[in-house]
Amino acid sequence: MSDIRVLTGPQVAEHASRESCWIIVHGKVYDVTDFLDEHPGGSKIILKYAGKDATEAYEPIHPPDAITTNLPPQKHLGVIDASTVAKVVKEVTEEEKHRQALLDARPPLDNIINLHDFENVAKIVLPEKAWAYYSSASDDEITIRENRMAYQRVWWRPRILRDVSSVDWSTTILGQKSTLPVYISATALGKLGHPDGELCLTRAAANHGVIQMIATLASCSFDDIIDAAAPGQVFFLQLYVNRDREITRKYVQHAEKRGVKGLFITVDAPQLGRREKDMRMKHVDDDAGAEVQKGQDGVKKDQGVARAISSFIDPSLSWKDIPWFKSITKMPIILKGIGSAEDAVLAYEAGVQGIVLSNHGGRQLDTARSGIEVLVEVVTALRLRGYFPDPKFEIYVDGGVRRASDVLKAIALGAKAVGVGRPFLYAFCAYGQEGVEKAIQIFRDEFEMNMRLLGARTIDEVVPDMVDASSLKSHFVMTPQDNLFTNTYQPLALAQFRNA
Ligand code: 173
Repeated sequence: MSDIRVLTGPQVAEHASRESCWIIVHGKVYDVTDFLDEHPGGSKIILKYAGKDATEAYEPIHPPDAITTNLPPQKHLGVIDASTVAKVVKEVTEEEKHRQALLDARPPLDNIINLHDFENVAKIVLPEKAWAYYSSASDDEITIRENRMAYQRVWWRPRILRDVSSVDWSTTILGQKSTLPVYISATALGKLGHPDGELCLTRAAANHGVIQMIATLASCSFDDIIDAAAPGQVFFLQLYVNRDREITRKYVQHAEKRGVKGLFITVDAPQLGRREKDMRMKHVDDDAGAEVQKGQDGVKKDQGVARAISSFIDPSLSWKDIPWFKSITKMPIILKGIGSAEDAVLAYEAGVQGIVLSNHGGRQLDTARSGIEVLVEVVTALRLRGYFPDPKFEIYVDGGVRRASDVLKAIALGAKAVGVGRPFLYAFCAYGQEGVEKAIQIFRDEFEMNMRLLGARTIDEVVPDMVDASSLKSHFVMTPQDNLFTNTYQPLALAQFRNA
């Protein structure tokens, strides 16, 4: 089009105040003056980039189209003539240099032998803010610990002498083939930890026949992820329901058109939990824009990155909305974040195709029980009503899964598959796509060994009689300590970070 306005760096730089604030994002110029007070992350962070290129700060925490959908077209001022923008020589902080050195010296991928190792490396190589956001859980972080501990209260009752020369752990999830009874669960803001963000998951999943659930708040846009897919690659979509249902309707229908095979509606986050590690990071830089801003931003600055960008989520979402979702899509609908038998029964009766027993990785209601514990009461309640087993209603569990044996315990107790979030996230933060591929390989090795030792040749042979879950409900550990993990897990020694 001939009428596109081309602006220069100095022209944009003239609008560097609260009264007139222009910014450059992805080569385009926007007038955000009227939007300053509406910005969910507060105005201060925008004012820091007033009159300048904000792309680098914008990118990891916004979907690429956030600015274009939130600003009316008349505020899209034109494109920037890149040659006229003074190149900002980015100051590399000492912290960043140190982090880069650690990243370069991280242990070779061959040294990684289990999923805990990824977490250990990620903790060291991630920027502080990313680690705080990803690792944090709500309040006292009791639920996130319990998610691990609960698996340790389920014991095996293995069977022997069953000719386990060949074992097969592949399955189907919502009728879609999966090489593992595990799907990659949604985690947000992948670019905080790796420049390619969630695409690392997409590429690895493509190579190994694993299903990826795309997060509403992924750093990569939905279309960038789908465009990177291999032919026939299967995706699910995690959905945060917008207060503006039109936005949600369009998003869901677009996803369906692009071939997404399941809609996982998050139902455990009408408000985001207080993740204190994340909150303490004060994502909005304290010194930035301090003079223009004094007193104007008090409420928002210490809420942490997730809370800052979650205000669009509709807390009024209710059971009454389910028929509407069914009316706008033919995708199977799954409710993600069920924590009681009562709600599992309601979900079944509402006619959805599945539920995820989840406490959101311990990030929402603290002291909510683990998915694996909830699974036992859910299966009992559904069975009592003749709702279980039902091939048209699948139950998934997530939270705390670090081993194939955890997955197999959930399957024995009635789950169809298990969601794994943070471990894959940490794998790509530390090692990119290859890290995710390694994590999948680790699962494969563990499935092979565990299924042989259990006497199960296929997933169908992993049955309730193989587990003793009688201790699951006994929350006898008074202090929230994961003893097995803390005392017997041997972390990668720091010395293995060469020259660090
Ligand atoms: O757990 C989360 O951090 C999460 O679900 C979320 C919600 C809103 C914005 C970013 C992340």
